[in-house]
Amino acid sequence: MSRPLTVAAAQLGPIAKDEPRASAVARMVAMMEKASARGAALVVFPELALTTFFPRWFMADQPSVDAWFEAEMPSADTAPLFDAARRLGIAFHLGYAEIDGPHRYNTAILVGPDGAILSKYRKVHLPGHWDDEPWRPFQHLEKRYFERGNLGFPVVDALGGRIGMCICNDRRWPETWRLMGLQDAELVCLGYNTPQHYPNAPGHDRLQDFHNHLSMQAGAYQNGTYVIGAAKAGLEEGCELIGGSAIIAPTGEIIALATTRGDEVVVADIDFDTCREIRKNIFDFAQHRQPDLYGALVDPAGGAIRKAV
Ligand code: CDT
Repeated sequence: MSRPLTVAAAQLGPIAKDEPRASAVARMVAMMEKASARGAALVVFPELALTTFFPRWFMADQPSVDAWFEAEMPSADTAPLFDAARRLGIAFHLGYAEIDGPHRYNTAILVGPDGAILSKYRKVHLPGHWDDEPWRPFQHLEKRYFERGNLGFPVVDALGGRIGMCICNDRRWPETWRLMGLQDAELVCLGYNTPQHYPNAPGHDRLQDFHNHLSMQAGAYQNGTYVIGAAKAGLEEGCELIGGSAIIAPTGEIIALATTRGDEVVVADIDFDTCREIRKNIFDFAQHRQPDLYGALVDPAGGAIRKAV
């Protein structure tokens, strides 16, 4: 049996602080057209894809912060993405800042080829800091501007497979992947904004691309799932963001890779049934996992085992 699908990662180059949403959306629609012409049935866009990565600035007043958020989806600005989905018969994954009453989330949605929202995810692992830290060359204020996501790690039946989502920093945490693996995820879509420079540990700057692929390839292999990772890349408002958007097979192999730090579409043919090769043989969870010994993973006290040794 086979369950083939052609998929795309749509990497975005920099979005300027004063670039209107309509301009970013027009760039994305052009990439949907390109992906569709290359046979793709799904296109994955980055985290916070509609604007520049605004958490790099400290803003004291709430109206200035809220200007970066979407109160409705679709809106007048984002409707062309949904129209393109219907016109081209192509699904898409989109990251954006979501405001829901008093709550603000770093969110991603999966939209079907009919323009219907099939699934929503709100980022759980929010990196960075709460307060202005002027010593940094740029801020990373996700902890200040977003609440922790409250939707878990949903995996849904869509496009012939089981599809989950996570966002940027989530990809570095094995728990993210395993929670979706336990739901038989066959494809995980994710977007990221990852600066080349990490002010807390600048010695790691040279490793940013390696750690990006390491995390996604390990997540893919250890859970027998495809991964599509889409970057916002390039020099954005003085901050260099890594690229490396990739489509990864359940074997952990990269099967398509972006080679620029600009707007770039990469496409690959996948087959959801390939996931079984890994999940039936190497990582047969039912047969080999030992969850009764994994309690410390969900012990809120954390570190308890280390202390006892
Ligand atoms: N957007 C995002 O989550 N970026 C982080 C940057 C490093 S933490 C300051 C990441 O994990 O890639």
